[in-house]
Amino acid sequence: MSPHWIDLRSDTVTKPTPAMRKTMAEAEVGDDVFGEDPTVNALQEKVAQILGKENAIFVPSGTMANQLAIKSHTQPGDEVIVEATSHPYNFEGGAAAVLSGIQFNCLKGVRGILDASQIEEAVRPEDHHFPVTRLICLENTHNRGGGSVYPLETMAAVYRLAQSRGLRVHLDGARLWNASVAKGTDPKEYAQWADSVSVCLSKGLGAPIGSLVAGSQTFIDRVHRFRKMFGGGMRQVGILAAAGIYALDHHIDRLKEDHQNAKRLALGLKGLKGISIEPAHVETNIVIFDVTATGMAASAVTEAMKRGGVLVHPINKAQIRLVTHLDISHEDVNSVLAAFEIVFAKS
Ligand code: TLP
Repeated sequence: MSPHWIDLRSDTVTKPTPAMRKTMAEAEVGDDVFGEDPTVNALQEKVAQILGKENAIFVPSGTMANQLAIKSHTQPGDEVIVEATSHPYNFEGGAAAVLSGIQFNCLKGVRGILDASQIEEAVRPEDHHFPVTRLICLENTHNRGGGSVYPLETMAAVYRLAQSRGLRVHLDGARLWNASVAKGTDPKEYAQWADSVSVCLSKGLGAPIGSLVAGSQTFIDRVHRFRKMFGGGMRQVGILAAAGIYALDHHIDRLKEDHQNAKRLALGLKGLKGISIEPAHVETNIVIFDVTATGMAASAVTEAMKRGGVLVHPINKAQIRLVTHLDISHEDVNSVLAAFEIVFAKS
């Protein structure tokens, strides 16, 4: 692929910076299956501390992190409450059905956000006809919600409900860093309202790979066993953990630039005829907009933008997703808006 693409398909497309690569090359390593990789251990301690949890465990992907959490909290046949557009339900290959034997109860949220009262209504009564409701999964920020941030008070209300009904809460915090920077809220503040939290290093933070699951020591002990079972026990993986430590130290504060760039994209798109978008809903680094009224299909817009050197992601026939990240500059945003103007002027 040409190095000149402006790639807005996802914040997963970032390349490690030279400074990150240098840190990786110099990392101290050991066999992590024996718990002997000092860099992995340092990363796990650091993330547990950031999230205010007893422990954390390093895994290859956000998908494995979520699936390990679901597996560790549930028994086959249990029901897990999620939002209908959530990542575990839609984008993890049906893993929870295969690996944990659970079924999802999907509730419709507002830009991915559920409130405690609708969750309360969905909790199954004690009756042998029903599956056992065991777990609630929240996503902050919410990907298909357009990078929306879960209000802290909503998370608190959901957690209190869960506690009163004997349920567990897992937070898919793949982009919790974005939520934290956007609202000026410490990640711990969010994490306190969940029994387990998964976080990713390979999205906005720019590491090439890596996620962690955090929670109580008892929970992490279960995750550790299942991580081995799922084939996620890795060896001299401090090389990758070093990239994560570097990302946490250097790439969190700059997420505000991604948020500003996303907002500029939204405001620029708002001015184009036929585009449906609400810039006030763009809270972090994800911009989702509808092109129906331009008369073009999202796939046709995607192709036309590609000819202009810009990669975007059509999420259905009518909507396109743009994600800003550390390889997208202020000038890139100007070029992207200019390219959209040309495409829609022809429509
Ligand atoms: N999301 C990817 C795709 O899978 C859709 C993207 O481009 O946004 N939770 C959330 C909220 C995510 O957005 C993702 C990745 C994951 C979990 C899974 O992470 P990975 O890709 O590391 O398995």
